Amino acid sequence: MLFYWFTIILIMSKLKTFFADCAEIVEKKLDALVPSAQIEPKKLHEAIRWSLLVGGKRFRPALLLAVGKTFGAKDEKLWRTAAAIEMIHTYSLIHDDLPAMDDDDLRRGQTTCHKKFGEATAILAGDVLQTLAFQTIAEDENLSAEIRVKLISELAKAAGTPSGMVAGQQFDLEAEGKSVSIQQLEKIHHRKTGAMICVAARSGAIIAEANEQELEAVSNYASGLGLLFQITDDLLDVTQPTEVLGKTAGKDISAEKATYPAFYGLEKTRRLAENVRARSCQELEKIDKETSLLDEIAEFILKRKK
Ligand code: GRG
Repeated sequence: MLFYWFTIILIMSKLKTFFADCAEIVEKKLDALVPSAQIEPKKLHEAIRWSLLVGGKRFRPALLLAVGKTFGAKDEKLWRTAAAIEMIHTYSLIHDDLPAMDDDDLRRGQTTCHKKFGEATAILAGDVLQTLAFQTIAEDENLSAEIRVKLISELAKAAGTPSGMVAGQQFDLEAEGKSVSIQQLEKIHHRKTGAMICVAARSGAIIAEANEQELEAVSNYASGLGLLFQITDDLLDVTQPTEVLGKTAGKDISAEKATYPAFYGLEKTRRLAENVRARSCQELEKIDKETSLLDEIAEFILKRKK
């Protein structure tokens, strides 16, 4: 038993270092890719840098990197796409916090973009990040033209099509205050949260030129991971304070959102999360590579505290 816990602690601290290293490098790349706050219109660029460069777990870039490394891709081929995915993710957070959507004052431990810079500038900051993401991939000289086009197409699909993040947000808005089934809830999360997590993992595999079966196994693993991420997000919303989360805790209840704890209660939701983790990791057995890093990431999401 003691040995088990010792191994778990060792794995978690190794993984924490992996996430911290990824965050540091991706933040440097993002800093270099977005316009300086000295360039006009300064307010717009300040707003972008405010939301993009401070805080954030950088989970999606780390996942892309982990999958890419698993399939043998060199780091320099992975960084730009990892940064681009973080740009799309940050644009979605800026827009999600707007009064017309979740109307939040706190994000990544600081005042939200619209509260600090005004609504119009926040909308525009999100718009810039969205287009800059696609430019970032289109201009990646470490990748062939064919792979760049494939990545752009995948990212556009994950963000903007009926099966992507924006559609998920619309379904979520329409479900507020209504009673929804667990199937409807999954449909929302699969799009809103899952699509961007899935495209991060798939992009790593695409850059590494994984074959079709490998890509399918990565997609299934990442779909499960997306669901796990959402279930733990719901759990954290009711179990952790605002100071730890860096965003307003208890928001799901006050916004009358359907969540897993509201459906199942805390204990059953924790068991569900463990089952989703296990199912997700089973997919890794179909991959003839050393996949322990991906296993550990799923465990990390299951146990995360923010
Ligand atoms: C407005 C276009 C548009 C889309 C909104 C991302 C999103 C879609 C909404 C955010 C609301 C939310 C709480 C979603 C559930 C899970 C999620 C995506 C959490 C935020 O991601 P983290 O925890 O955030 O990775 P950090 O700040 O660490 O990057």
